[in-house]
Order: sequence, then structure tokens, then C-alpha cells
Amino acid sequence: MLAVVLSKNARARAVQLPAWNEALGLPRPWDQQWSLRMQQIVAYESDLLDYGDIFDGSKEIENKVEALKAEARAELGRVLALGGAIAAIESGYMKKALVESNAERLRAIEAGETKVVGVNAFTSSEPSPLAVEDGQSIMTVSDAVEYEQIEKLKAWRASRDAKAVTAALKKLEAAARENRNIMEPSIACAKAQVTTGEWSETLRLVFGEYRAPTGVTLLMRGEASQSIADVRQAVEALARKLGTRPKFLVGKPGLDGHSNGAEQIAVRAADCGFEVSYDGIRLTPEQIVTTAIDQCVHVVGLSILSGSHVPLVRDVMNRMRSAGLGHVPVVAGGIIPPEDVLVLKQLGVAKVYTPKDFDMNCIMTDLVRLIDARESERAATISCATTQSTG
Ligand code: B12
Repeated sequence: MLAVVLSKNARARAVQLPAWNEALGLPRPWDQQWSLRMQQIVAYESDLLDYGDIFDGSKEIENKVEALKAEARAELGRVLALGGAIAAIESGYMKKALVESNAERLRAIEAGETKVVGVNAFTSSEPSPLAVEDGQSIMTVSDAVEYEQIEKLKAWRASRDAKAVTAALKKLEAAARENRNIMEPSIACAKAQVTTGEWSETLRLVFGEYRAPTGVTLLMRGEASQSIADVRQAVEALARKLGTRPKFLVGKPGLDGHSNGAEQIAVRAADCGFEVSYDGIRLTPEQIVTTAIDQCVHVVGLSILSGSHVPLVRDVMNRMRSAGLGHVPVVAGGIIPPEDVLVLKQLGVAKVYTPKDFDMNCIMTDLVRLIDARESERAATISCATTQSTG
């Protein structure tokens, strides 16, 4: 914010910022106003805009720009050498570079080398007058909106010429199967009032669904802090007790593409010695529970930053119970307002993590304890049942 406002050449016309509750939810009109006011004060109360860019002629800035350009050119060279951008996506190179760079950032935050005020430095705080008790400080969307939308969609579908819809979709499917241009049949679909969902489902039937490489390397990277060494020891001890490496399924249910948190948790868990399963974003609760069954996992972790944590977690928990996996602990992480933490716990979630839980080794230690406690409980129940049936 400061940089783009101070430098004319940064060419920011308007900066939209969620402001103080960025990591809690969507900015309400009042939060956006706060951000707008800051920009207006700099623009109208100061004389900053009467001068050229105050960084012009700065050797520091010039050097930094040149260094950035050199790095960008080197990166482009690497991508070209790999066969171009598409090849670099398909091979996982690009995503892996993002995940690794983020892992390094988080490592530095955990180690205290990078300071984030309020997160890993200067954390004591007075209660915020902005966070009022009635939950209104965070914008939430009522469940009713989804049901209203579903009703509207049903009404829309019922009002269409169903035959025209089916015919338009058939033409789209035929064009896709015959590898013809799908633009014209797509326009015909739109005119027949086909929904985006129906259009894309038809194409999915023909082409399948592309799942990009996650870029997540599930290996011990040999990072050498004392704190990770302690977690590795605890994981080893748990593995000996279980007779197998503890298996951790990291799932991202729902439609949000915020993958950073899930990726970093998966990378760190593997680094600590867990056997990790992570299949990327946009999974259905059904897909997640199927993987949990197939891989006999010891713990399931869900990462949700879309605001849909309550319905998604409810769905996963119900499916876990129906599948006989009620004993497997489930944890959740992401943008989860405090009042929803209780709701998730009531749904059976063992632990909830938010951006303030930046120490991932602590999270890993929790997981070890959770699995250990649940497995001990289970063993006790089984041995109790055996004693009763034999006794
Ligand atoms: C980076 C970011 C993005 C990136 C995401 C890149 C990526 N590949 O992940 C981009 C730019 C693509 C993006 C886009 C959007 N974003 Co965004 N984004 C963010 C931001 C700034 C940071 C998220 C992040 O990466 N944090 C770093 C990771 C490491 O932290 P984390 O995920 O929180 O994970 C930690 C904990 O939560 C926990 N955890 C998380 N998951 C799990 C899982 C397990 C198992 C465990 C144990 C722990 C755990 O442990 C982690 C370590 O501490 C947040 C705001 C914020 N400050 O958090 C908004 C935010 C999440 N985004 C938001 C929105 C609205 C969007 C958009 C819809 C904007 C738009 N209108 O287009 C789009 C949607 C994109 C999509 N396809 O879904 C909102 C969500 C609002 C809500 N939930 O009510 C937020 C909160 C910002 C805001 N206040 O408006 N976004």
C-alpha cells in the first residue's frame, strides 16, 4: 500500500484493501472505506502528487529494478529451456517453484528471521474495539443465499424449452467429440439458455478433467531446526507404536483455490515423517472420504478459505461416520472466524487452525498427539469388547 501510493511510477490508480480484517473474511463496505480514506488522505491532504516520482534517480531503486529484471530473465530462460510455459506447468516446475518459495518464507517466519508484526513479533494486544461481540465484524453469508440461488436455478431450468437445451448440448458434445470448433455450438447453447454448469459438464464428459501437478514434494527435506527434529522423533515413536508410518490426508474440499496453506501443511508433514496424501484443490467431500477409506489414513486435515467451512465440514464428517471412520480424527484450517470454531468442534472436528497458527511444527505435534490418543482409545475399546465377549 505504502509503496504504490508513494511512487507515482508504480501506477496504482486505486488500491483496494480489506484493511484490518484481511485474514478474517471479506471486507465490508466500512473496511473498504478505511482503505479508500488512506489513499484519499495521501492524495488530497499531502502534496505528494505535485512532484514527480520521489524515487526517480534513486540508485537503490535502480539497482533493485535491475536485479529483479535479471532474475526475471533468468527465470524466463529456465522456462524456455524446459519447452515453454505449458511444458513448465505440466512438468510441475512452475507450481513446485511457488510451493518451495512459500515454504522458505514460512520457515523464515517460524524461525523469527522474517518478522510479521502481530503474528511472530509484538503479539500482545489490547482487545480490538473493531471486533464487536455480535459477530458482525466479519462478513458472513447466510446459508439461505445458497438455497435461494438453487430455487432460482430450478425455476430458470423449468422455464426453458427443455428440448432445445438437450439438442444444443448434444451438438456441443458432438463437436467436442469430433474435435471441431466448439464456439458455434457454445453460442447456440447460450441462446438455448444452457447453464455454465451444464455446458462445462458436457465438455468434462468428453475431455475429462485436468488436474495440474500440485508442486508439492512429499519428502523429508532434511531441514535442521531443533523443533523439527523433535517432531520427527515423535512421529518415529508413533510409527513404532502403530506398526506403520502415520498417514495424513490433506484435503481441500469446495471451490476455493487457496492452496498455499494445504500445500505447506502437506510439505511440512512429509518433512516430519508422516506419510502424506494431497491431491490438490477442488475435491468433493465424497472424493476425500473415499481416499481416507482407500488409504486407511490416521488423520484427515481439511483446508478451507472460502467461508464454506461449516457445510463442507458437516458433509465430510457425516460421510466419515457413515463409512465407519468416526474414530479417525479430523482437523480443519483456514479462514475460520472464532464463533465458527465452536460449530466445527460440535460437528466433531478435533482442532481448528487459522493464520495465527504460523508454527507448523506445533500443528504437527498436535497431530501426533491426536492420533496417539485416538488409537489408544480405540485399542482400549477393542480390548474391552474382546474381554467382554470372551469373559
Ligand atoms: C494469497 C491469497 C490469495 C491467492 C491464493 C494463492 C494460492 N494458490 O493459494 C489468490 C491471489 C489466488 C487469491 C484469490 C482469491 N481470494 Co484470496 N487470499 C489470499 C490471502 C491474502 C492469504 C492466504 C494464504 O495463502 N495464506 C498463507 C497460508 C500459508 O496460510 P493459510 O492458508 O491461512 O494456512 C495456515 C492456517 O490457516 C492453517 N491451515 C490452513 N489450512 C490448513 C489445513 C490443515 C490440515 C491444517 C492442520 C492447518 C491449516 O495452517 C496454515 C499455516 O499457518 C488471504 C487473506 C489472509 N491474510 O489470509 C485471502 C483470502 C483468503 N482471499 C479471499 C478472497 C475473497 C479471494 C477471491 C475470491 C478474490 C476475488 N474476488 O477474486 C479469490 C478466489 C480465488 C479462488 N480461485 O478461490 C478472502 C476470503 C474471504 C472469506 N473466506 O470470507 C480472503 C480471506 C481475503 C479477504 N479478507 O477478503 N487469494
